[in-house]
Amino acid sequence: MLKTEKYNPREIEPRWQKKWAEDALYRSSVKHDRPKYYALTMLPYPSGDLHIGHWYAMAPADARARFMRLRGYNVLFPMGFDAFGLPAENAAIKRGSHPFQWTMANIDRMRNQLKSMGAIFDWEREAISCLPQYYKWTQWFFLKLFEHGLAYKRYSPVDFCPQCHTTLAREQVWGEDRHCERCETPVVRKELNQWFFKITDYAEELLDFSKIDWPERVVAMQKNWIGQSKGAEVTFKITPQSVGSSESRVASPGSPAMASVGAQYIAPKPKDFTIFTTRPDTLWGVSFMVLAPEHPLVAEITTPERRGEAEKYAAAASRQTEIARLAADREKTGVFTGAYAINPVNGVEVPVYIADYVMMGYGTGAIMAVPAHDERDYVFARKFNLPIPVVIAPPDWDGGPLAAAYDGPGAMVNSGEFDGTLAPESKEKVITWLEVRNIGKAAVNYRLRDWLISRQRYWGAPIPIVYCRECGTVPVPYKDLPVLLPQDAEFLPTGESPLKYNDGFRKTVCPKCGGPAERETDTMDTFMCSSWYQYAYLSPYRKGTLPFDPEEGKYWLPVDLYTGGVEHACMHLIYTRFFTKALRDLGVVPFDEPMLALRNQGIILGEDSEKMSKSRGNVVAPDALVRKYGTDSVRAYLMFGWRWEQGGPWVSQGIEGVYRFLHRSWDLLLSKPEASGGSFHERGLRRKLHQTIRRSTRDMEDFAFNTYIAGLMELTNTMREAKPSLHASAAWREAARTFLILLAPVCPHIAEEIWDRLGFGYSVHNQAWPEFDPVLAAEDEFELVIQINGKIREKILLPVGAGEAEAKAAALAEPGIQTLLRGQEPKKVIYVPGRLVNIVI
Ligand code: ANZ
Ligand code: ZN
Repeated sequence: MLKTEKYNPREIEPRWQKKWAEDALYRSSVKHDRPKYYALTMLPYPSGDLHIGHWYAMAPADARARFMRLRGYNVLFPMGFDAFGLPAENAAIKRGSHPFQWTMANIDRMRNQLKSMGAIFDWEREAISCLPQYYKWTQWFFLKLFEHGLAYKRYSPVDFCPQCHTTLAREQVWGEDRHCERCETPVVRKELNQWFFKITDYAEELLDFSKIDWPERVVAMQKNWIGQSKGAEVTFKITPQSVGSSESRVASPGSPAMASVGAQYIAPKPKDFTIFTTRPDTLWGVSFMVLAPEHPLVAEITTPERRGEAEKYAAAASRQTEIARLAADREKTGVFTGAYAINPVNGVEVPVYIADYVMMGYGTGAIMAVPAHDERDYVFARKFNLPIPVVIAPPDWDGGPLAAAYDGPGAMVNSGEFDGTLAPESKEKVITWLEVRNIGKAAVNYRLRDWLISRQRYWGAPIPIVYCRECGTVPVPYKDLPVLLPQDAEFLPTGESPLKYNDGFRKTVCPKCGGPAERETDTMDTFMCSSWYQYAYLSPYRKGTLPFDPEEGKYWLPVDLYTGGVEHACMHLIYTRFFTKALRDLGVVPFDEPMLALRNQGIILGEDSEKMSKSRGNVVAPDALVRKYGTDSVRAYLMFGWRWEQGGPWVSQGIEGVYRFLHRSWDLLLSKPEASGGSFHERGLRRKLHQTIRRSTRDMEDFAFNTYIAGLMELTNTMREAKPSLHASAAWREAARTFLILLAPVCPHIAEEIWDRLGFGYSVHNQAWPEFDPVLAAEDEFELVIQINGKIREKILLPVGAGEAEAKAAALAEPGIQTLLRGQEPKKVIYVPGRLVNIVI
């Protein structure tokens, strides 16, 4: 047997990587004569080494981008580093180095690791978010949003991690105990004057997903995050006399024994307050009202004898976390204010309580309580012995008291002219009714809060704002950007912004009046850097007046396909949508959405099916795999091992299997046949080839990478059978050529090497994707299943044109079937065209 040399990825891969780089084979530039395709994969945080999760996200994404390239698109597939953020600072503190050094050293290492992947990343477009040329534009975005009223500063309670010494965004706080996402220390509340972006201005538009093809799961997560509630706002009046004469007049069933009447107390003017409800159809069932303990009205309406208790209660509530306060199963507590409110729909007077299950930050901070139809209100009413009037009849309701809150549909009862109307469909009608009477109006509420971007840490982009005693808050002029982060700041975590103590940074002059002024010393949330990086790649570190070259932008934008982890569903992926919508409103981009399609990969677990972690010792190191098997095998296994969007446990034999497949493919295409002759027809080889083209194209389109590779394996099996008969034929050469083009996106190096050795001409990566020919792909035989009494006994091949009589006869004539029938005459023979014959005996 004549064999050429063996497949040796260690020799092949670096050689081709070098050549491709020298030839700038993957350089992406504007080409107006070709359709563009902007494929973006989430950029890594430079944490140290490229791990298998990065590979799993990026290598298949590269194959997908290469597929589009082969299909004739001008593809942009850039790479960069999301380089600001806490880990760099923490690592630098631990090592006594500087975050810049730590970060840049990691980037150098990771860039080399990324290069070993053999991807089509265009390194000319690399963007690193911690470099001044980059964060100059992050600051530009801040100024633009500020200029357009989308950035503002206010005091706000923030979640503060006492361990990391920084404020955290809502998304960075997890669990019942509300712990820091990084160090798991429970957070505490702090009041700080901080910068926010008005993302809530875009809440409604962010709920519109009609212009993007994103996974349902991400859409659902974003919808839930934005949390739209439709309902009504209704205005209630506090009864004037109830405040002044206190509780002596109206005895609510639950009001505790009263103290002395506040004779010296002077009644305030009648007060209005507005509540938000999602169930205006239950308005007739209100039996008490609840204000958040922090509600400003509380101080005004609480009767003197209840004031002490109310204040004590409010103080205790403010120490509680929102999640704890809202928990349905929590013991309900509250304090009666001594005041009463008038239900505007029926004039009924109801007591006003404060209770910690009503949050100041949501809706209006006040609710109408409908205990018969809201669970929390029900529990509260039972505890305080308040009435529970039913206004929506549950099915088979006997007219008696309810054993639990009923929140299902039913006919409205005890609701005046609405009696008999079906709720909750009646909501719209009730709202109109309220609007006509000027009592209330339709209202929409969102759970989404404005985006807090101030961070009291060093390693971030400085906020480009100056405070002047004369001029107040002054934005840094665009021409003075970037506001450089000083190298020499002491960044040990103290809970305060390190830049506060860097006089060289803090002290400045006012850009307006030239007088002495101070810089803002907080830095920006790193989610800002990653909210616009897809634009940075267009013209990295640009010098003009816009963050990217408009010509590049016009051609490449928006991103056609974004790939990455589903863990970014709610922060990054909402923020970047917000940025793009704001940019649109500033006239910088003409579209509404940054990324037209999104696909998420799953997670690779350790061989023990557990999450990979150093402590478990189940970490798979890609560098070692690349050394042992070569990049192509790692890439192919990452695509073959699992459904990409699912992922699963690592299997060592799995990569061995893929490695053997590449060895066999090498031998199949490059070695002389062991034998010649045989009877494999060209037609059969061509059929398999075109079926594979059809299937591969569909699989790539659908991100079904695992079946894509299975298809290639099947094709090589057929080629192996065909080789002795056909190795010198045109059909064989077509098969070899096509197989290599199909292999190229997955295993770019071996495909290029074999392509070269077969003399097809450099480069396989510049070929056109093969066209599938339906005539060639058509089967001329089909598989007929033969059953006896419904049980599968045999499968045979019949010509595609075979009819019923032919199929039945062929089935009965099968030797295996004859044996089983042992001469019995079948009672019935049923034929399902093109599929099966069932013989009933
Ligand atoms: C009366 C009512 C009757 C309600 C009923 C519900 C059912 P979502 O869907 O979350 O928007 N609510 C309003 N503001 C609140 C606040 N600041 N803190 C706590 N709860 C608040 O829920 C809106 C409902 O939650 C509102 O509708 C209100 O209770 C309560 F059968 O009003 B409902
Ligand atoms: Zn000034």
